[in-house]
Amino acid sequence: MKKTIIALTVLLLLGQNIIAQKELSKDERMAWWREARFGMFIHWGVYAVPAGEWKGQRIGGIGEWIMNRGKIPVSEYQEIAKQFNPVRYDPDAWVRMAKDAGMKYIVITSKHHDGFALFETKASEWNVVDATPYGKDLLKPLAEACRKYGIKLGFYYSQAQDWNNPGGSAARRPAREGWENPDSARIDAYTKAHRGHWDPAQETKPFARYIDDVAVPQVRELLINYSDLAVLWWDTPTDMTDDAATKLQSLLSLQPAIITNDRLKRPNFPGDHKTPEQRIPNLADLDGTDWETCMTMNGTWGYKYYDHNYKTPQTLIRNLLDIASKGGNFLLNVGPTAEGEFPPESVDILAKMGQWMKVNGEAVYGTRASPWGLFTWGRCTSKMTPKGTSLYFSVFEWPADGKLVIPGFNNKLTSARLLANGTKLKASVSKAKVLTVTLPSAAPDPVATVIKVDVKGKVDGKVTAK
Ligand code: JFZ
Repeated sequence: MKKTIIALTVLLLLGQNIIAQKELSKDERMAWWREARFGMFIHWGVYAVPAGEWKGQRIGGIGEWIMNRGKIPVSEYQEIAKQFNPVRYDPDAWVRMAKDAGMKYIVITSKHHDGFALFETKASEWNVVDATPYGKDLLKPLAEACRKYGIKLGFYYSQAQDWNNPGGSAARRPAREGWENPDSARIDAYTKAHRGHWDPAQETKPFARYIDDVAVPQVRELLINYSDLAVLWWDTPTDMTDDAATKLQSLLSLQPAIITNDRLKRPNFPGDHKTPEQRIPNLADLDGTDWETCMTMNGTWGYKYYDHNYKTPQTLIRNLLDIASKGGNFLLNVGPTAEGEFPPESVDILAKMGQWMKVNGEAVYGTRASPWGLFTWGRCTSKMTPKGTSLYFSVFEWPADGKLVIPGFNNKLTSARLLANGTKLKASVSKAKVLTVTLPSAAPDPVATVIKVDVKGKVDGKVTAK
């Protein structure tokens, strides 16, 4: 009796919640996301234990693919979980580092292609609670920390590829992509004949059963057990079917405000935004659809102990400005260690990006794309204001003559200032509609100095590369 009352109460609350949210339009659902512009991607899982090396052999490619690229048998890979014990995991510190970097949302891998779930689940024993000495759900405390710091939380979920739960699909990778395996020819013949799988244990069930027994129940658990989930980030629709995609998509009604990407199943399940990977689109590639570039700080998503090929904070700050100037979002990745810590290089990059964003975040949050497209010396973002429009010119290459020149300037100039400290700058618009701003002799910030120019009215500059 008591159980029925609880079940009825949960259903009632869910019912009220669904009724309350159902009316949201796409623009209403996307508003916070478009305002946010900058988020943290987190690739974490048992693959952080081998960290790019298997039996003394370095395995090529991105770390979270080590099982596939190393053609590691299921039984051997699952032994890794017995060494996964992230005692230094401090979700509060993770969220604070994201927030202090200027990020507004976090998307973490609740389950990647290796099928290992970072959350408590009844649908498979291949999860952090049942298969590791750590024995606790890793996502619950992260959700609490996000709520505490006002950071939106999203889950990445590998809906199709699953290399440990029988029936999951497996994208085929030639053995040599992992290492010069002397047995490559036999393995490649096997994976060719077995839709990418390399271990019979992976194919003891059909894909449709994996979807019904694991993917659908787990996505339902995530949508029910984590209220206010902001994003569901599907990935690699290998062997996805319309039937499977329809079943997964229908679960989203449990959280009508949720935002999803374009990787559930192409082309007929486009979701809410595109996901260019490791690249920033050119203006010509853009068709007005929301988009989010996801990018690694080094050469891997999942942690590899020997990958120190990190991009510089300057490169990543300028990437963020390039992306915002084209109207997109930036999802920048961190791959924590098996102990539960961010690599020191990532901590440093986040801190340096945060220092810049603390001073110049106004040039990113809630901005629209540049009315003028790109500039050789930098990027531009814009924002409508009650009085007109604010334009943020982020200067990467300081003009030798100390003059910032913007042709095709059709609006009445109100003011030009250094965003960092509000210092007024001399500026004028010629009859030829060319704005010239006189700059200090040296760049106040060599990474990117933002010149804020306020004008009357809307700016309808012509989108041309300059
Ligand atoms: C996928 C994953 O396989 C990878 O492990 C990581 O999670 C990344 C974010 O996404 O990798 C892809 C997916 C799609 C493309 C390339 C790599 N693609 O469409 O070019």
